[in-house]
Amino acid sequence: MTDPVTEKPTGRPYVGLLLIGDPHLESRPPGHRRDDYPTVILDKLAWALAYAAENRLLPCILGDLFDKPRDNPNWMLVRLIDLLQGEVLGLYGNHDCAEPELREHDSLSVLVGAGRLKLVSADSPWIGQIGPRVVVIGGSSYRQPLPRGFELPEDARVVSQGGPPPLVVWLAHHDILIPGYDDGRIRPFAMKGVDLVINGHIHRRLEDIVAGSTRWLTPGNISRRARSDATREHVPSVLRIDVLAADYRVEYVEVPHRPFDEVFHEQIVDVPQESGASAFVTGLAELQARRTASGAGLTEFLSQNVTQFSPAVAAEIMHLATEIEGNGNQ
Ligand SMILES: [Mn+2]
Repeated sequence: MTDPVTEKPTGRPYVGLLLIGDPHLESRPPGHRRDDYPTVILDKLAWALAYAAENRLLPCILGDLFDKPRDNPNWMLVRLIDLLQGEVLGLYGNHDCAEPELREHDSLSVLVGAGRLKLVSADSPWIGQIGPRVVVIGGSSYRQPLPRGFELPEDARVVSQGGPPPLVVWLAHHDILIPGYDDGRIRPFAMKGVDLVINGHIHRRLEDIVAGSTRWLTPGNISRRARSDATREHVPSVLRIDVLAADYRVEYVEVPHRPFDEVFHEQIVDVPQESGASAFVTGLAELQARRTASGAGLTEFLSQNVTQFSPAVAAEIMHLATEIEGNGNQ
């Protein structure tokens, strides 16, 4: 623990955890966002870390700290090294690594190598006292298998002797099948020896699922990336878990954020089919006036409207458009 003001270790014990979902930091605004996204999301992360420090919570990042695994600007890494003070646990997500596993070429490895982020796994869980209990935090980064069960490490057994049984938490970044998320592949199951599975990767908060003695939580991310109805309803929040003697308390804490209509360009209404090429040009001009950094909106607009041109012209327009298109969401 470090004091948020003096940045000196305080030695104050933790009372709980703070789970931070998929920040997706990047140097340009994604999709239809119209604000200064790089700064806005860094500030949200800073807010979450300050909240954790003030409330004596151990922060855990659920993967996808970065949107692009490499080519992140140096100023962003410097700011992160500055922000990630004290203990911060985490995973790597699909967006943090360019290859199936995290490599030294990926930006996240700089933070891990600098000792600013500790990756937890089945082999290297975090073990420590939180509130009245010993807590064990393991995890499966992207593509690492979710275990069917988890054997309590010897260290955890020893330190918890005579006290309440340890609380075992598992961090994940997987396609979990939760009602409301259609891309899920893994059905929540009773993970033997694990009390809580907390999954990143899914960008909106979904209902808890209880399977046997394991509770699966989906907090959703702190950044809104896609201009969708699901995002409109999602309230960017961090998940606070206070550890109690025989139980724990779950609470969502809203991260300060601007209204949906302020951070996204408004949806552009389709050009009526019969109005012809002049309306098409007017539509394009309108798109240009509120252009997005990623070219999002342009491709969508074009694919709905190019059919009025000859196939060769239409194909060329689409080809040019895809060269400037952005990518990625989950
Ligand atoms: Mn993600």
